[in-house]
Amino acid sequence: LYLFDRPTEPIFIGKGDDNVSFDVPTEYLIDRYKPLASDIQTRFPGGKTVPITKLNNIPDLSIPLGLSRDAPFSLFNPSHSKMAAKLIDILMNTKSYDELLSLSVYCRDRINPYMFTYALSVVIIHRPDTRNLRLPSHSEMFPSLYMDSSVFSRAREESAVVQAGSRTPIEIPHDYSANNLDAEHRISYFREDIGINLHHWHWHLVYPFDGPLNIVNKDRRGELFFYMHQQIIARYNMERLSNNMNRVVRLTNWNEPIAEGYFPKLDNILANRVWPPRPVNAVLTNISREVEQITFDIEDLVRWRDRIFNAIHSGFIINTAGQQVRLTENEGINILGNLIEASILSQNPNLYGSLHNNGHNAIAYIHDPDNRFLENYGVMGDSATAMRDPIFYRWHAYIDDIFQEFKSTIPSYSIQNLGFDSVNVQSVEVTATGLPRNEFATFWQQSDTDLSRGLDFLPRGSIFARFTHLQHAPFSYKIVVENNGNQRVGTVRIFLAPKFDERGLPFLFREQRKLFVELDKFSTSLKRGRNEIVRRSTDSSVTIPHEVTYRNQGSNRPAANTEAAATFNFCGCGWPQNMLIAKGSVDGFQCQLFVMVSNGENDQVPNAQGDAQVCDDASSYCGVLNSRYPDARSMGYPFDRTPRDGVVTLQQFLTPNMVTQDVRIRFTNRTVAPLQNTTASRPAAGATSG
Ligand code: CUO
Repeated sequence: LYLFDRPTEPIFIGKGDDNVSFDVPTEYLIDRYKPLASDIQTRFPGGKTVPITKLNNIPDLSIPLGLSRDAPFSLFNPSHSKMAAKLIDILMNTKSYDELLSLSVYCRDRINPYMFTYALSVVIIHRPDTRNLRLPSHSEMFPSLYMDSSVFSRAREESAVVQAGSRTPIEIPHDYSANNLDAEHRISYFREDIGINLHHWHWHLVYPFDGPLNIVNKDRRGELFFYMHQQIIARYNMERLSNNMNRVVRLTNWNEPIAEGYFPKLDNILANRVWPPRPVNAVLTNISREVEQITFDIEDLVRWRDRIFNAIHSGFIINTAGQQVRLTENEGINILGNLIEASILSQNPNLYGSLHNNGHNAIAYIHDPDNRFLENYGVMGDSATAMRDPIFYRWHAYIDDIFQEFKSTIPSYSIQNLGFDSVNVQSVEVTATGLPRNEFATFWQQSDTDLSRGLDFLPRGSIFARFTHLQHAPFSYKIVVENNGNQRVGTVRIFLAPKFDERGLPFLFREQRKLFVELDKFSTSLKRGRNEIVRRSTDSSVTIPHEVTYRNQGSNRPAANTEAAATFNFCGCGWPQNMLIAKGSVDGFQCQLFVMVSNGENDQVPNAQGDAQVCDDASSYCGVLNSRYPDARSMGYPFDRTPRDGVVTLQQFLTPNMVTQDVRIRFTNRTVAPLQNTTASRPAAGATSG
């Protein structure tokens, strides 16, 4: 894991605060450092040394070496993702842990650091012999992708001048990327939330669209691509409505100027550039970037879109062999997810292209479509940064609408599909200490994140950035269920949606169903008679714990406390706990909480428990690593389809095993100090300090 520390520093310099260095075979050093070979140990003394076995044969790395070390690396770029896929393949194929370590050390100073980190992360979470390692937080490895660039010069000054242990956290202003003259700025706290962006990076890390087939071809990945992004849009819309903004408008007209601009204020440390902004009213044009080998026309997007709609309305796609593949009720969404994204599982990339990925590219290169200004892609070109930009949501609302179009062609759920014999859900109630019943409380909170892992060529020792994010008071659900049958297993599904639309009118089910955000899903045993189920918000199947998102995640460093260590999530994919509930409003934003208990027997998935139980903390949006998706129902059930005939309101949709409760989200404009321990600085070690 030390391989992730200070990604651009040469490997033989001690890594980590405990100054671990690698005993790199001389042959592994890059030419420029070979002359230093004899004196490396004395130049960088102290700390531990990790022995590295020298491999007799280094596999052919020419493909991943095709990208220079200081070039920007984008997974949305097909040639880059091919290079990364090759590197993943090579590292996956090493025969032992020792061989993997040795080859990784060889690669580290040669391969583009961003590609290397990505590929090694994929490998670590997928190899049986490394699966249990906790990946360091991506925001610690590459802090410049996640926060205001002004923090770094201040961090440099602080770490050069002040001894580790006495350093003051560098505060990131709450409003740094724009002000309220930009209407979209009201919701920047959501778009620029570190935890949300980390989740998105991790999701795409766990579900790459290219790479070795056994890594890409995960259970229901196309469907999860649909569902996870659908939920992002639902959450974003809830957030917008609670800020008195209209729901996001789909990016349907690709010739019209794009009203939303975005100026990210991020550094790109690898390319030594700032991230390019997009001014208001930029217009999409054909992309012809020979360097990156990305060439396509807006007309291509139009053709792919039309063919996809054609397939949806015909009920089948045409695969590369020219055969019809039916878009069935259960499989259709998975096929379309892979085809629209497009992943390498797309059944006909020639015909259906790569609509979603090239939409990202068209927007990411809008400022320099033919590379005449030698500019890099904008934030839409990287899954770690894409969610910062308002256009991400317009694009994904558009993509989601295509999936919804498909969902409207399949049969609605009948009462039988929804019901659970003799099980009645009688009530649900939300309680939190010191709050009125059925009220959520939101406010601002500060948290610290350690930058030292990602700040190359600086004195050792922690240096924290302190930022402000949305938070809510932890709460519990109390659900009362009457079971008039024998003992059985039920799946509890909890969702939340806004109650009123932009005009203040109650939502009709047809629209509201797309706004339900999943809060939790768990299975429970129902005894005969009355059952009282209590569930804590922190146990949500959607989120990962706060300390996983915001604290040091490297296993080579001690966790801040043992409880945090015990609840540590190994993979980092998962919605951040602090963003479980939308901001709401000072008056108390009105929502409807929905609880359904479905028949666990029908929901069960054989072999859903993986061989190693890692990465199962946030299974609703992330699945379970090395295992099948743990719910047999269509993702988003019971809201993923248009309602049966005659259902106009949520009330009419309900069967006896469902209940709704009016709730409010009350926001208070106060800021809470960081949780204890987050600033517990670790002392610097080793002679490279100072
Ligand atoms: Cu996650 Cu478009 O798929 O960013």
